[in-house]
Amino acid sequence: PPAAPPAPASSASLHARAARVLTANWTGASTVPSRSLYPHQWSWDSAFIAIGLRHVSPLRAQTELETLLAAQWGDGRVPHIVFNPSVPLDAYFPSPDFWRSSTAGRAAGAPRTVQTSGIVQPPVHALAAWLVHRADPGLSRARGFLARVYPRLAAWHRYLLHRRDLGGGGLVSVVHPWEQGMDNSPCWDVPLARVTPAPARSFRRADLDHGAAGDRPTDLDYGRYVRLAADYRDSGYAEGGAFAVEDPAFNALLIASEHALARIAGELGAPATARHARAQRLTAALVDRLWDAERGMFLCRDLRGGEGGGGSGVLVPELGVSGLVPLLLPGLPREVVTALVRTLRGPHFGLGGRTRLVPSYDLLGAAFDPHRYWRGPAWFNTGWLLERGLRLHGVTAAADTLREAVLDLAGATGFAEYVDPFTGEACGTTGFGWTAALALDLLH
Ligand code: 9YW
Repeated sequence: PPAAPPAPASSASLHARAARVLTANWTGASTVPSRSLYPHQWSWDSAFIAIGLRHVSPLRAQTELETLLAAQWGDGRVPHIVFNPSVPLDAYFPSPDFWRSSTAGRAAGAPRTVQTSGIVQPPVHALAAWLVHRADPGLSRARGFLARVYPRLAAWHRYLLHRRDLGGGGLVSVVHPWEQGMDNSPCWDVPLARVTPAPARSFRRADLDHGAAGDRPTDLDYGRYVRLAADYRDSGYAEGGAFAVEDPAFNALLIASEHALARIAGELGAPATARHARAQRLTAALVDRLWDAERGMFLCRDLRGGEGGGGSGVLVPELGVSGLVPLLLPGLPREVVTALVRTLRGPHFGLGGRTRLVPSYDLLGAAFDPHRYWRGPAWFNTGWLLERGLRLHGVTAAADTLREAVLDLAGATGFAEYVDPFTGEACGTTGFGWTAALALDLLH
């Protein structure tokens, strides 16, 4: 049975505790997601972290994004990890000697002085940059923050829209489950099953030194992740591999960021209307290619699936939280918004009913597991995104419920990485960066 809700910590002390996590995870130029499990800079973590950090130190929040963007590749991609050279190689796998960015990524313009991974993560950065600017416009203007990040953010979106439209329908594809950020979501099971796993003895997982095996992906998952990443590296980080999926959350975050980029352009005195129009076209493509009216949510499109694997792909019939994230978009058809809210509250996700916080995967799905990473546990970043969507569309009572759940559970678990969606029990690591940052943001 669901446990009784933990006593809410006072908001003043929650604020102070969250700020302390961000200070403890700060390395001088960026913030690690976790001191133990993730000791480098992660791309979408940094965007979420900057969104919370802006309430504590707008300067650190700006620096967080500038550090990440300084590692951008010549082709515009923003790498999913920027490695800290002072951390031992065996502290995290795959390490810089696996990705070999400065050699294998040379043709794609990888930086020479800093080591990075070669894949990407969801483009939350322009949204973060705009929110960070708004927190202290005076400091932002004095430092020329937006003027410096705008060209890099524009190049980042250009890379995604031009190089990653692998399905030809206007949407962006991910080429590795790590790119989408929800590593072992059941949505990847079918597309990933086509990948021959690298032998388990050919690599050593560092994550199991810090996390319980039952809370993490399996060795077989890791074998496939390693194979895909190694093949991508060996192709010089050029697209065309065995895995290509159009994901609703990745694309929705790009669209939200495109709207933010339009606002940034406006602030800099550059034209903004073309960007808003592009965001609207992308929204139409998202509905056209990924909306499933019968299920009342968005699905992933597996481009290598379907007959012969060479066509426009097939929708994956698995309900992941990613398919609800487009709720954060302003330009959705009314009936899509209504259906998304119904799905969020219904038996598959249980908001306001069976669950404390929105699960990462269908409560009724065959692969549901309340403890295993992205196969059921509730995560705070998706909670924050859905809270924003509900509020945007005027579903205030549900937004309030979700906001309270994020704050209660973040405080009660010591800012856990993710939680059991029924009991709120902490899973993964604690002192987790984006959990602290996004709780801070919801306090403001
Ligand atoms: C890994 C850092 C990252 C997140 C991802 C999450 C996990 C890395 O941690 O992936 O080693 O599995 O799935 O979304 O950015 O917090």
